[in-house]
Amino acid sequence: MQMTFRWYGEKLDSIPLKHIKQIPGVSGVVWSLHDLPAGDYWPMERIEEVKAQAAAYGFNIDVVESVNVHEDIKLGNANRKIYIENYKRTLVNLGKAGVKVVCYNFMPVFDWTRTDLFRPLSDGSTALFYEKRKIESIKPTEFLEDMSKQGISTMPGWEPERLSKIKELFMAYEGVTEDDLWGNLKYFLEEIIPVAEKNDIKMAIHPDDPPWNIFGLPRIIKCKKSLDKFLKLVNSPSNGLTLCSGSLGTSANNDIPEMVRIFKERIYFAHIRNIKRFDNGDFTETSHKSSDGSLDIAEIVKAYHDIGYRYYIRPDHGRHVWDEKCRPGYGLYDRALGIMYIHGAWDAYNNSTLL
Ligand code: CS2
Ligand code: MN
Repeated sequence: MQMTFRWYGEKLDSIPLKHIKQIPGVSGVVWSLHDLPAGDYWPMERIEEVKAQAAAYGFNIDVVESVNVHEDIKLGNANRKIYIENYKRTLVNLGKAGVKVVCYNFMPVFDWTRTDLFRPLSDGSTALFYEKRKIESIKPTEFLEDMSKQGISTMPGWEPERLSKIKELFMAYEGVTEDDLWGNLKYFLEEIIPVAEKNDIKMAIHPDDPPWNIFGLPRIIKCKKSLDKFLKLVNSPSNGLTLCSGSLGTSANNDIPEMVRIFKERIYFAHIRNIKRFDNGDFTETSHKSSDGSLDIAEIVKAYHDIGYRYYIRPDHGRHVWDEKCRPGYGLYDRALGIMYIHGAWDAYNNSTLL
């Protein structure tokens, strides 16, 4: 496996590359051009600029997270042609720059969804939290107001331009079913996967977070059955997965080590984080340590180790610890601790005399 760390870029991330450099065993930064709206074409100069910044610290830029998919593509609108064309041209440029994996998601309107960005845990740290009853009882517009009070505008997938059009977007999705979304995803894949193949890129879809429908919007990438269906839509090695333990794991029916073993050939990016599920349907994010959450992270790492996983891993979200001021979920300290937990487990499995 190759360990990576998500970095929002010089302007948008408070964590400098020189600090990331001091986390043991990290070979690359996971990056994006976060200032460009979904659907825009990524010019070569902008890509080369990030590549040079990363290279100055010896990091590769093999993994992009995300090239976001424009809503017109998810909706299947006539304009999708323009945005798909931009997507293809962007993939060609990324291929030229040596990018190997492109993560993206196909969630309508919202990316990941939580109700609290800084909910205290019993140890005095804070973490992202999801309250089921609140999501079920609040209107999407109220929810957004609440989020912006908590500082959501700085989050990936929550770009202000997109969210300002929220009412229109909800109207556009009225009557759009899960089957429609599957159809639009298939159309998108049939267009872009051949381009990915030619440019030696693995596309890696991120599962829906949480993996169930919210605010009446359909969500389709949420369990073993749907991952299997997804991979068969376009049966190519370039059509693969980002297996996110913390997204899929909020549903107790999803067995992550089992998924790692089943989908081993097509997982190109592993997001590892722990969550704790409560009986009422709420969940909180926790440290990576297995005993802190509902997921056995050591067992998940073992599954990757057993399959001889050679692709990319990153710690997904972390808690906010030691009074760090950071983007929700994306501080330096707890993600660095997560990396060391994963390395520790991996090295122990490498050397069975330690077990
Ligand atoms: C990420 C997602 O922060 C996160 O939870 O894993 O936002 C992820 O970047 C996107 O869904 C990928 O397109
Ligand atoms: Mn993830």
